Amino acid sequence: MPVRVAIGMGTNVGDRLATIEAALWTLDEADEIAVADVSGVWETAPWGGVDQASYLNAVALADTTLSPHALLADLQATEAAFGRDRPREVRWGPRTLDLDILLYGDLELAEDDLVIPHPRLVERAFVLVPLLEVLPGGTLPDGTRLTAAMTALAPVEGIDLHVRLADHPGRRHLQRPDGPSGGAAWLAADGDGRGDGRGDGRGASEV
Ligand code: A4P
Ligand code: MG
Repeated sequence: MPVRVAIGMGTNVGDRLATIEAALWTLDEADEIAVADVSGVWETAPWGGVDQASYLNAVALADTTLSPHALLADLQATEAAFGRDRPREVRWGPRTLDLDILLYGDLELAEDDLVIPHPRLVERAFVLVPLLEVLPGGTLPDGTRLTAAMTALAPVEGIDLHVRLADHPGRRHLQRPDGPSGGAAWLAADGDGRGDGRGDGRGASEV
């Protein structure tokens, strides 16, 4: 069964919007990952104390049959494909593309190379604002409501809606086949995690 995951996306080097758009399509190309929904793309002031350009941030919801570590490997391969060069980076410094696993169903995991939910999720408005867009009633696995986490961060500054993507892979999965009965047949056949993205597969982090 696919698991509903939330993936944080960030970029502050190069053509940032083109990178976000292309990265979404690249993630979705994997057979094991289906992008189901995407937040708006937000212009955000840099967090973390490094003097650098502002970021574009977004959050994608996806359904995946990959294990958490296999998903992390896929995300890191995608980062590398977009020119990310980890050994040369400053921590919390500029990057062409950062892809973080924010949520993986209801899983809680704390290993050396992978912590889920993402450990700094609740400290970051650039994560919480787009995450709330795609999971408005969402909770963390420990029961914390995302809205409560957002309230704890208030007042929030330095984050502005940049654009809403008109065309993204989550929308492609929403398109119905042509023909009078195509839509109904397609909805009924929604067993592969590529349906409307709002059904039971939305994940246990949704209440
Ligand atoms: N890792 C552990 N848990 C996870 C997880 N849930 N998802 C490990 C992804 N990776 C996870 O990653 C370092 C290692 O974290 C990975 O190899 C993986 O094994 P990294 O991407 O180099 O991240 P980091 O520098 O350690 O820190 P972190 O907290 O992930 O920070 P970011 O988000 O990468 O920091 N300001 C704004 N406005 N917007 C941003 O997007 N991003 C950064 C970069 C700084 N400031 C920003 C933004
Ligand atoms: Mg990261």
